[in-house]
Amino acid sequence: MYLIRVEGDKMSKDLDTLLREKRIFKPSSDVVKSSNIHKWMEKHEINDYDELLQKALDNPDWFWDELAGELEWFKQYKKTKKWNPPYAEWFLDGKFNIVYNALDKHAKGPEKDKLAYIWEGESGEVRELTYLDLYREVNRFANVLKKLGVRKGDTVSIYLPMILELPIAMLACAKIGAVHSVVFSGFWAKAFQERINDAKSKVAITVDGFRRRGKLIELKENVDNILDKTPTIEKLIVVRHEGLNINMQEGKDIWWHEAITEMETECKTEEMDSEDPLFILYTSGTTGKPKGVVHVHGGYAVGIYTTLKFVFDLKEDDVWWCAADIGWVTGHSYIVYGPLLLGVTSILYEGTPDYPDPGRLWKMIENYGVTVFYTAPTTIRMFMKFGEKWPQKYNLDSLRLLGTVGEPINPEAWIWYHQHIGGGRCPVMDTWWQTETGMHIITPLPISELKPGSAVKPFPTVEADVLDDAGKSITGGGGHLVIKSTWPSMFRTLYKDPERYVESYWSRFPNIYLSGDVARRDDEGYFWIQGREDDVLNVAGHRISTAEVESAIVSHKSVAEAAVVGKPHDIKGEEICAFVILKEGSGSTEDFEDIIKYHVRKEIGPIASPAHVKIVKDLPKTRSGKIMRRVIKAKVKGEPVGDTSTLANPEAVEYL
Ligand code: 6R9
Repeated sequence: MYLIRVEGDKMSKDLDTLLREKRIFKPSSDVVKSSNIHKWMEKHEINDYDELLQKALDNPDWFWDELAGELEWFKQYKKTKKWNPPYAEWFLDGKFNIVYNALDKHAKGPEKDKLAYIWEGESGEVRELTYLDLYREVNRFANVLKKLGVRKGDTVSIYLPMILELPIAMLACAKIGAVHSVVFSGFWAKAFQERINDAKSKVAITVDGFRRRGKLIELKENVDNILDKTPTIEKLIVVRHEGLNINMQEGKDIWWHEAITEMETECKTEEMDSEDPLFILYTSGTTGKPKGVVHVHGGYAVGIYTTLKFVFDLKEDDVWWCAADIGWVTGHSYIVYGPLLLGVTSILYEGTPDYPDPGRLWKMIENYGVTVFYTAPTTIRMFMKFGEKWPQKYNLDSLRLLGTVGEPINPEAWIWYHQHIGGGRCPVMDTWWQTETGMHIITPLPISELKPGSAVKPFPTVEADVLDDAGKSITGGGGHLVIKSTWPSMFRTLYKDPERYVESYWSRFPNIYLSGDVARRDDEGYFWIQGREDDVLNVAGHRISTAEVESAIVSHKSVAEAAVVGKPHDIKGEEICAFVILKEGSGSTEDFEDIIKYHVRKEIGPIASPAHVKIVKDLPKTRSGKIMRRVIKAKVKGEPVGDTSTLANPEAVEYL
């Protein structure tokens, strides 16, 4: 059982306190006692959460040494870290390869016949790989890469949908010391072109085609259109997934299945330096050229291993499903590397969550007995819109823990998730982190008391803070969310752009990491993320966060999702425009404008009440489910919407 403590009114009503939710969810003693973190604390004679956080802050190297010791090093590192802000090095002089720990170790151990991945295609087709199978596939493909001349330090560009060849390709690169650069398959081929050229890859990997909502996307054909603008590419490896009859260019294009046939199922795992690069992942950034975030073998491995073990509490028998795309950092850390480091079984799903109907995810949870499930608030809000009748059709009793990532989760969506998916018994881990951080940074643990809408507290050893413009630490009001310490899976630089690394992240407050998010910390030390700094509204001199207003709107029983942006106003500075998606079956949308305005007035106050409300069918979102307020804002201001190549649903722009 999961206990609920309610203090006072459901919510305070004044502007500054909307997100000080008063509902508190306490984990049951079963959840606490069986958790990995609790057992670890017992071993180290730590009595409670506060003591854990304090002890870790006082002695971060002790904490990380303990966990790094659970992984295998070819050569033991000499020093835990060197922190010369803004430059960090971890596990210095160690020899290590993340793939040895993710794969080789398991393929040689008793868990070799355990399933590493259960893959399900959108059409319902299933493919399973044990740890040994995966090891062999990775080795064969690594041998292909070597044969094509890929060497340690070279960058391989990968443009694949959610099929097993994607983790196989990534692991094969890492195994031989090459650096992978995965480009999300939903992006336009132009994004692939730019990233190939940035990294000067000789080898690229793609697929003949794949389906989304039944619709065929002919990726290879799109790639053909950009290949004459990628001069460094010598070979393009093509996975046959849909069996399309495509044009293969003699001498350049190679079928994956043909290339691997003659390859050995053994391949040497390169002994890397802890600080050698593992991958580049481009993060869109709101303006300008995408930033190539660089992660390394050693520290990255230790960071994601530890967070997955402690936050999502994964144990031997768990069936883990991180329902993100691998083209996003969430997939890199928590579909590919993290779960393999822990040796658990993961689900990999190719398709759309509501295809062919809104029961798809719940049906898969029932079929595979998923125990821990991780998704984005946008997905939860979408399912709220379809109604609880869909999850109710399936038996979700196997679930024991839930998670969210990507955006602030509105308290109402949190409650819905907890109740209708988690059956009221599964703690919800609202994990705040970024491509740059590599791992969870502000997050609950299964032993934490939870407040819906709060990402709770910094992970052990992480020193996060909220600063005002002058750099003073504040409690209560909104401010810059920063990190004052280093952590092992911190990005090391921006690819080929070391100046931008310093400028974008470490200059606003010298030697302090600026996340670019606005957050508030309450007097119990809980963090409430309020969105990106660029999105904060300024109405008549009041700074109002988009998350606050959106959460107030979503707390109306007929609302599924909302996005608010500011529109320039002569007197007020900005006025609030709200775009609202209603739940299915909410009836007439007449008068809704006034109903919403009144509702926000009542929940927060007149200052936050939108000047304009529009009911829409869809909102423009990135592929990782983040609402693209920049695009909405441009529409509202009547300006060109700019680059929409990273949008998942460009047609949504029209609905606005
Ligand atoms: C992992 C990931 C990072 C941005 C981040 C923030 C938002 C992520 C969140 C969250 C509130 C959470 N974000 N998790 N906001 N609560 N639990 O999403 O990486 O794609 O780099 O985005 O996402 O705004 O700054 P990335």
